Amino acid sequence: MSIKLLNRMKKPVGVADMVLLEDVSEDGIVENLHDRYLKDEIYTYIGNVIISVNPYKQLQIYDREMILDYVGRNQFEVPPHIFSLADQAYRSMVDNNKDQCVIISGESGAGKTEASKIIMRYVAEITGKGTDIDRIKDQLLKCNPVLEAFGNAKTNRNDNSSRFGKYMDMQFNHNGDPIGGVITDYLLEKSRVVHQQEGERNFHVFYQLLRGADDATLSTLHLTRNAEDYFYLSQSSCNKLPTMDDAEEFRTVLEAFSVMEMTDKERQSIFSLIAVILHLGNIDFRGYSLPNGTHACEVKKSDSLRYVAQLLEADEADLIKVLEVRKVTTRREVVETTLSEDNARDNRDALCKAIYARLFEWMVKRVNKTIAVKNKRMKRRGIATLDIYGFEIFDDNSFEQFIINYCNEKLQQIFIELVLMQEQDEYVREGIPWTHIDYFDNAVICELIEGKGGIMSMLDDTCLRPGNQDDGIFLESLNRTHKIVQHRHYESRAKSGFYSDSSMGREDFRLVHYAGKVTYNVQGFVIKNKDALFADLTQFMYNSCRHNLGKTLFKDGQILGGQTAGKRPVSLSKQFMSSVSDLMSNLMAKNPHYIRCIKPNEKKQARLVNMERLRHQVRYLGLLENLRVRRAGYAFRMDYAKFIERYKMLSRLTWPNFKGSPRDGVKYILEDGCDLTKSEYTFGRSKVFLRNPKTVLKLEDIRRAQVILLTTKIQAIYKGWR
Ligand code: AD9
Ligand code: MG
Repeated sequence: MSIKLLNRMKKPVGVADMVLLEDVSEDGIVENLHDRYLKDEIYTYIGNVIISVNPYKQLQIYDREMILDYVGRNQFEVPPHIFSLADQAYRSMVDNNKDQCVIISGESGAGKTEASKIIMRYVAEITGKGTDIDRIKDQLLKCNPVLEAFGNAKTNRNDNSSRFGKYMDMQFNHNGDPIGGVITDYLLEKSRVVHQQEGERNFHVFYQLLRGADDATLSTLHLTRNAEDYFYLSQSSCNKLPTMDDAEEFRTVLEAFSVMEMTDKERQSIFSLIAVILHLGNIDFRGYSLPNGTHACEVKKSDSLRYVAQLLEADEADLIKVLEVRKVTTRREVVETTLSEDNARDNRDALCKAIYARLFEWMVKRVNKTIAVKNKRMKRRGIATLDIYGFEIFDDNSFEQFIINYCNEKLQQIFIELVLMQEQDEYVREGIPWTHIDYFDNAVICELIEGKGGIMSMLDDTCLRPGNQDDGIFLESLNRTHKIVQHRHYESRAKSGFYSDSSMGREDFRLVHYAGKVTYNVQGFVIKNKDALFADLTQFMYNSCRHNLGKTLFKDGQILGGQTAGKRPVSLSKQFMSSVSDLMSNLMAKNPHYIRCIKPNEKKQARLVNMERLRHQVRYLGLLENLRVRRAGYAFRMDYAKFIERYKMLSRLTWPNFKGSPRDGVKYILEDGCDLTKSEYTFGRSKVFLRNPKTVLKLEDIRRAQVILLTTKIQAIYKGWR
């Protein structure tokens, strides 16, 4: 064990595993986390769940020396750390031949993405070496900066906020060495491409390209170095970050592209699409009225227009047409309508969002191609990490927050189910009676959102209505069905989940999520849910452009027999529900591990705790319930062999001579060494269970005293020798 770790262990702060807390209350948890945090102990356990509080500074606890301190060590022997969880997940995969998953949750900026990277680094360090293995590790680690460049952005909550959900499955061979991986992404926040709130940025890659690409590349793309020259980068008074060197990050991305064996052509295609988006954003329109009173517009002639046409390898006339006029092809005829100035801008924005979102999807596939396990028949096991956007409550909450919060609600549900299930299983497996414990079940709110006649299906119904499909109709049907329930069970979160009161606006509805009440504004729900891209835009990208990657991304624009090839798009909520449902079954089939991340303050500052915020997160992460469940019955358990290993010095027996079973050994230690009464412990099939956390503290105290005694004796002997 390293000196650094020994020094840390000499000065324990608070309680490392809150199962041993004397004060089992919200206050007890909050105080313990707070005290530990101020002493740089950012990790704390509740049993095998890790609570991690973002330190907002670099701690010296992640180096190779520290990694080696955790290899093969029991959680109890060393201070809490993600390394310990990663080690357990890895050992459990190798020893029990079972797939593992690490579910990381917490709000924006709480440290989820960092935690997932720490796990990957740990696994990369402790697994084998060799040319092939090293190459795979390099690929697995390097795909992160690429996905972050395209999928992360500076928000007001986090300078490197993931704007997509990521599920990454690292895969291993029978020796436990990495052989590849698969990434699944969830719902990129594509609206950011065309608009950012004050103080936020667009996706990192835009700035990285402008600041990091060489002059020749920029000149081919007709780009300048100045982000302010582009409408899509200049609406939010923020384009540079003190914490991020865009040029340097760009070099990292290029390096990763090399590791991914990306061809020059692929790179050029990617960058030219990024440039197309920037130039498209600079195209503007002039509106006018036609003699019959309808609105129309024309594109203002500019270099941007020329550049877009050139980069997409399209005729300028075709580009102008698709930007100015909406063309709808029906079975019988082609109908053209003019666009107002505002509609034309929306249309341009829709095209940019689609290009970017599809480019992102392509990039994930491209990364997957690089990291895919090459030998398809090889038997493999995996450790998956889920790093998905945290629960969001803003002043204005829209469809995106609704979707994100639904996903968090599902994750909370499986957290409850699995933590309880695991606990229950363990008692059954060990042959010990299980005492039921009450916990807040969020099944009602999940059902309200995804169930039959629930919010998602009402939204879909509204979208499918012929004729009028506006947000008001959606809200009306919501209120009609669910408000009645509300009145019957006023404010009863367990019974309804749908809540309304007079303080709400006319376009609002409110849900009582496990993490708090959230008021959603229905504006935009219908259109966002339809997520339809007008066929003339996809057709333009496929048929009028010769840009290879552009065509690949818009294959649905191909015209077959007079009709666009693309099928009727499935609504976004349906797509999301189905991918969340797949994700849930996937997670349920694996052995789960949990990291619950907490954000200590809103200022992104080290050593600063906002107690109210801390308490709020403790509450909605359900930590108290988690703790109660964990303590129901027996607060502590340990394998017989491990128990003997740790506490054998507590008895007078000389262990190598002990002839009984490990269970007899434990019994002997407890009765002979510690004077415990029978009611304080019980024996399971493979583990000993201790009822009271104080018993463990007592064992630890006796052990510590013994260690000190032993050390003093040894030192005295040494002194005598000298
Ligand atoms: V979001 O939902 O994607 O917006 P995350 O992923 O929860 O969010 P992230 O991991 O990106 O948050 O952490 C935010 C910032 O906190 C990082 O950029 C670091 O500056 C800081 N952080 C988080 N964890 C650690 C850590 N273990 N050590 C040092 C950290 N800094
Ligand atoms: Mg993140």
